[in-house]
Parts: sequence; C-alpha cells; structure tokens
Amino acid sequence: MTVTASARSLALPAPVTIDCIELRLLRLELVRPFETSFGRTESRLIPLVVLHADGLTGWGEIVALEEPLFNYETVRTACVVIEHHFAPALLGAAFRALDDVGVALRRFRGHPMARAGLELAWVDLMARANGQSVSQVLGGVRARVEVGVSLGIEATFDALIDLVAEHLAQGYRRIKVKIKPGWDVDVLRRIRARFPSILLSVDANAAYTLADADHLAALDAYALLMIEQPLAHDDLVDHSVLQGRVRTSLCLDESITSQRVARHALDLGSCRIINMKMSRVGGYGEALAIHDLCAARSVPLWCGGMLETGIGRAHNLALASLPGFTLPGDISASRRYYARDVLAQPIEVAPDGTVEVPAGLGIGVEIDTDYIESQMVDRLEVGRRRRVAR
Ligand code: OSB
Ligand code: MG
Repeated sequence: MTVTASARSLALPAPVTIDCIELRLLRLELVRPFETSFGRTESRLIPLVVLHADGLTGWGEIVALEEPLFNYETVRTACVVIEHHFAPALLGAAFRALDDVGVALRRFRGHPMARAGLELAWVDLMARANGQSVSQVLGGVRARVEVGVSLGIEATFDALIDLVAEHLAQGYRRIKVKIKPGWDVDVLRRIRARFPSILLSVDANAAYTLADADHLAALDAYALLMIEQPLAHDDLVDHSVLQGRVRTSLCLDESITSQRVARHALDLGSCRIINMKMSRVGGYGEALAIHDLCAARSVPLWCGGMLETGIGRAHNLALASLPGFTLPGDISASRRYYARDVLAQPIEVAPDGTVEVPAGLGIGVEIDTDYIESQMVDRLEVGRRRRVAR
C-alpha cells in the first residue's frame, strides 16, 4: 500500500488567517497512579490548544509533563514558548497547506511538544474546513487500528499480574510493562509463567547504562517483542553497541526526535523498531517524514502515547491509520487513564483489541466543551477571537 501524494499535498481552496490561539489548561486525575522509571504521575495538567481562523476552529493537545522528566519540556515551558514566540509567528498569517504551520515555526529550535500542539490543532482545523477526517487528509488506510496497553510499575508482582490479566480480557493485543533496575527480570519471569505466549514488551525509559548490557541480555529469555529505550534519552551510539549484544529488538522512543535522528539510528543499528510520538518529534510534518522513512526501509513502526486525553488520542488514531504503522500502538481506551474523558463519547477498545479511527470531520470526535470548562484551572489567549456569523 502506498500513500497517495495528493492526500498529503492537500490544501484549502482559499487561505485562512489565524486570529487567535487559546490554551485551556485542565487538571485531570488519573484513575490510578502511573509509575515509570522516571517517576509517578497521579494527575495531569493538560494544555488543550484551540486554534481559531476566520471562524473555523481546530483542537490540539500538549503532552509535556509538569516536570522535565521525559524530555526537557514542561507544561510551563510549552505555554511560555507558545505565548512569546510561536503564537506571534502564526497570528495574522494566511495559511492553506498541511505543513504551513510547521514551516512557519521551522526557524525556531526545539520545543517539539509545544510545536506539535499547534500543528495538531491546525491539521484538525484544516481537515474540518475541507469536509474531511484527519485520517483521510493524511492518506490513512485503516478504519480500525490494533492497540496494546502500557502498564506501570506496581507495588507488588501480583498487582501487575492482575492488571495484565484484566487488560488481556479487555482485548488488548500487546502488553507493555515498565521496567527499571530491580523491577525487570523477576517481573518478566512471573508474567511469562502465567502468560507464556502473549505479545509482550518492556519500556525502561532510559533507566540503564551500557554497563548493564549483560543484565539486559538476560531479557532475551522472555521472547519479548522489543526492549524500548533502555539507555539514555539522547543516546544513539550506546544503543547501537547494546543492539549488538542482545538478540531482542531494541525500540527507541525518547532518542528519536526527528526524521534525521531516526535515519541516523537506523543507519547506526541503534534500534530495529521505532516508537512514534507526534508530540516528541514536533507534529504531523516530522511524523509523516519518519513514517515514510520506516515504510521505505520496512522498519516496524507503532504509535506511542503520553497519557493523552481523547483529543490527543483521536490525533494518534488518525496517524496510526497510515500503512506504515505495523505494530499495535499505545492507544488505549479513555477509561484506562481517565474516569471521564473530554469527549462526549469515550474512546473504547473492542473485544478484538482494535479501536475505531474516528471518521467524522477533523479528528472526528465530539468534544465536551462544558466538561473542559468545568476542569479548567487556567486559560491563555493570544490574539483576538473574531466573532464570525455563520
Ligand atoms: O515512554 O511510552 C512512554 C507515558 C508517559 C510518558 C512516557 C511513556 C508513557 C507510556 C504510556 O508508556 C503510553 C500511553 O498509554 O499513553
Ligand atoms: Mg516509551
């Protein structure tokens, strides 16, 4: 399957002018704390992006954590860089093509999650204005995508085993467990004793060093689909050495920050699988470039997650409908993380472990603006919203 160039080069019939950029900051509690090697998250502070252009609206989400634990960004740095740098570069500009927002921000360095929040909102707006779904605009080829679930570090082995069983019963097609030194081999031994043949992977979030190579090679005994980001968040070279010493495929998450870095990682043999997070690479433009690179080289690709609300999740579903996504993504049901999502209809996982790609306009989901309003703790508006009668 190939993605047609016409889908990608799609542009609005006439340019629209971005007149206002809103950040609506929500505080949402997680249904249970999520612990990784870098820390424990109990609730999230989430800036939703609302882009306004000539009476049209688009929605995006910023997934930065409150502290710089995953990458260097935080909720606050994202808000500051948008308010003072990114928004002024977009307001008043006339845009029509898919990559116009990305191109307008190209001269700025870094801050991919802030950048992605804006780009996501723009692509939603553009698809809506064009009467299409984001999946259609991108050249998506699937109506449903296969999903797995990411399970955090728990207080006891039994608690984790129960969660694995619960999520398998819900249909999830792949289980990923978070690991760190002291919570790895024993966990896998117990999971494999109970579930010998499930699709299983681990994610270390950069908790090990090359000095742990022999220890990590012991994970080869558990028939893992992959070991995700075992070494430093910005490393490629040590991962390449490690890949030479373990049989299990390495997958990079934190380290893959652009198409160029992805190419370097593949050329160096630093990984055999790539985790795609649009927010980590700066949005749709860079994500599509990485998708095309992986597709051209037959490198397995899957869509990662950052505890998104339904808005970020809907964007991830649209992206994961592209042909190059060949492994189940970390795109779980709304209820995996939130008792109540920001959507009128929560995202659900079917018993066969798939999620429907929303087919409505834009990201294709109905946004519950009243609920968003009720959970809002702060709001930032740059530019002036024009009242357009339509
Ligand atoms: O490394 O994939 C990760 C969540 C927050 C930060 C980093 C990661 C994760 C997850 C959860 O693993 C993915 C999800 O279900 O959204
Ligand atoms: Mg990861």
